[in-house]
Amino acid sequence: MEEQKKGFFGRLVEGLTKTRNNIVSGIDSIFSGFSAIDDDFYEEIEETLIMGDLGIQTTTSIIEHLRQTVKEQHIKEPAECKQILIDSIKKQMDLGENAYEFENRKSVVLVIGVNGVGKTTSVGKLAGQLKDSGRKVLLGAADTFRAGAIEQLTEWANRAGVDIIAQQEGSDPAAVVYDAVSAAKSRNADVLICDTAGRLHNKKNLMEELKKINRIIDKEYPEAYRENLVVLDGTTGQNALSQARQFMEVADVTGIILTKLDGTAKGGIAVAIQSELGIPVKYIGIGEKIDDLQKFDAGAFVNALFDIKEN
Ligand SMILES: Nc1nc2c(ncn2[C@@H]2O[C@H](COP(=O)(O)OP(=O)(O)OP(=O)(O)O)[C@@H](O)[C@H]2O)c(=O)[nH]1
Ligand SMILES: [Mg+2]
Repeated sequence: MEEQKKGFFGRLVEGLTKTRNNIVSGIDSIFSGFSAIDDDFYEEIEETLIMGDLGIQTTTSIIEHLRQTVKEQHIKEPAECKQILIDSIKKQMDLGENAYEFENRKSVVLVIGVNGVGKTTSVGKLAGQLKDSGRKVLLGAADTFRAGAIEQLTEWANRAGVDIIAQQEGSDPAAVVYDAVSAAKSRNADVLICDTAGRLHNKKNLMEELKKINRIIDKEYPEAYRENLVVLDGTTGQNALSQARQFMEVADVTGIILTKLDGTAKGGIAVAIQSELGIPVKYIGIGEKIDDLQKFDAGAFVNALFDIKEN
């Protein structure tokens, strides 16, 4: 009950405590510690943003924007830069709406990512949310490689109250997806969410497997709305960016699920992902429980980072 009352924003603020302490206390001390806007001031902000894992490219463009605005508006007080900085970060993340179209269509959501990032957990959480909003959800257990993966997804299916299509461990993942697609059609499911392996015998295998799965869905269910979500572990910082790039080579990635933001001071990576890859972060994971998946609202995220109250 307490949990519910706190609402989306409260829980987001709570989940981002570590990142906020890292970035914002840093930024605030810069604003109070400097009496003039000079090169040192910009350098300190730059350093804080990079420490918060916004990435060099994103940070550079934020600082450039800040310098320009300061010049144009003849700003003299460091404190006045805070709002400009916040607006500029929000702008970096603004990639438009339309992100959740798949929720209202007959769709197939393919969830991919390296091992341990939180794919299966995110599939379970997403299934629970869609089910609660009245959608008929089906899960496909296409991680047939890791021991226990099918059982783990089955538990999530039970928790979320949705059906699952699975074969036994070691079977062909593409065949599982084929079955799952047939079942989605014959049972008239709204959303089919497929979990996949994070690791096969080698990386090339994994990427080839994903391509094959993609082809099967395209061929067997061309009318389905496609959503390919890459799951990235927020605690891995800049590494997450290179992982995403690898998956972008084999799939038409339509969004990111950024997990474990509850356990990291590196939540700034959400900004870097969106601005550097041009792919929207659609969901964030802020815990291990079924309700710990949030739709990602860039504006609310930046406000939560800077602890600005929303009403
Ligand atoms: N704190 C926290 N833990 C998470 C989050 N998402 C997932 N986890 C945990 O991360 C661990 C790995 O999650 P999985 O869902 O099994 O990850 P996976 O990508 O499916 O892993 P493989 O199937 O082995 O590739 C589990 O212990 C999860 O409970 C999150 O948002 N926050
Ligand atoms: Mg898994």
